[in-house]
Amino acid sequence: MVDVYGHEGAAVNDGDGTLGAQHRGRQFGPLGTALVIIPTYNEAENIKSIVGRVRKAVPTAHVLVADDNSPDGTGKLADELAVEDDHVQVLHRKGKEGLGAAYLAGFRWGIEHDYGVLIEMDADGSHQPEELPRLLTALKGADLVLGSRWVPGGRVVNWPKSREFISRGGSLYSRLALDLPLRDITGGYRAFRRETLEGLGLDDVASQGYCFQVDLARRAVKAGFHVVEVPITFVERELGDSKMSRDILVEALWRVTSWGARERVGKLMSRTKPSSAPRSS
Ligand SMILES: Nc1nc2c(ncn2[C@@H]2O[C@H](COP(=O)(O)OP(=O)(O)OP(=O)(O)O)[C@@H](O)[C@H]2O)c(=O)[nH]1
Ligand SMILES: [Mg+2]
Repeated sequence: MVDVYGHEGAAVNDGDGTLGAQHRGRQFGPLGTALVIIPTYNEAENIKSIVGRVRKAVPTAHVLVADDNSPDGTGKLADELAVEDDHVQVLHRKGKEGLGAAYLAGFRWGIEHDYGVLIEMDADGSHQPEELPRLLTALKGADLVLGSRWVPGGRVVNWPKSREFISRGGSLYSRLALDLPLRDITGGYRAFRRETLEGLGLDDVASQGYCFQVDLARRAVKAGFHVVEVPITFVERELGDSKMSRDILVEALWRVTSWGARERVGKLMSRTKPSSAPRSS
């Protein structure tokens, strides 16, 4: 495990959050109940399996499926799961509005319903529910935990080299453009304390797709939250279709570039501004 301050070898923190608790002398409160938010668009082939795996991996966790009126009936299948299991809820949304909007709606729902931990997880099995206990353990000593493919111990399974190149390149570009000490900035397997989400100013988040993930990580680091990366094994989807598109990549590229440019200009301006402090004669 590597934290954003470059403390490599933080992998010792796999039990009780000790390292994080010592971080700058901060004390972290208890976690409270976890809500796993699973955004879905046409995931009929995956939804039952992923919800079942989450419930088995962390029986105390609740699940919220945030479905954008999937034409393939994913929402109806999720409703069937909710009838059978009081730890499963479904948020039915009007139509396809993108991953970011679905997560924002899920976060709001979770905060309103008093969950202590909000988790992002894809429906397609890429984020393995069996790794969730490790993310939650690390969260005991952190404000935000990122499941990371690009820290030691992290890996991807069944990805073509082209996808790996795009993903590694996207994280590297974001890291350099935004000056973020993180390795996997576009990943979407994450655990937030509710107080962290409340401190990110979610009301003005407009980004989608990968960019949404970069935006949240950037806000968390800038706000001074303690962000930790935990290695994960990311498994490429076997069933259903990818919703990744060229538009999502283009959006990420221009938004990250413009955030980076704005930050640099801001820093430059504050350096060149004449000091308002009275001069001693
Ligand atoms: N509610 C909602 N969910 C979405 C939307 N777009 C994608 N998702 C879900 O977001 C998760 C990630 O989407 P994926 O298509 O797997 O994207 P990806 O992981 O970048 O692409 P692959 O590696 O090809 O799977 C999945 O659970 C999707 O069903 C959307 O517009 N609305
Ligand atoms: Mg996927």
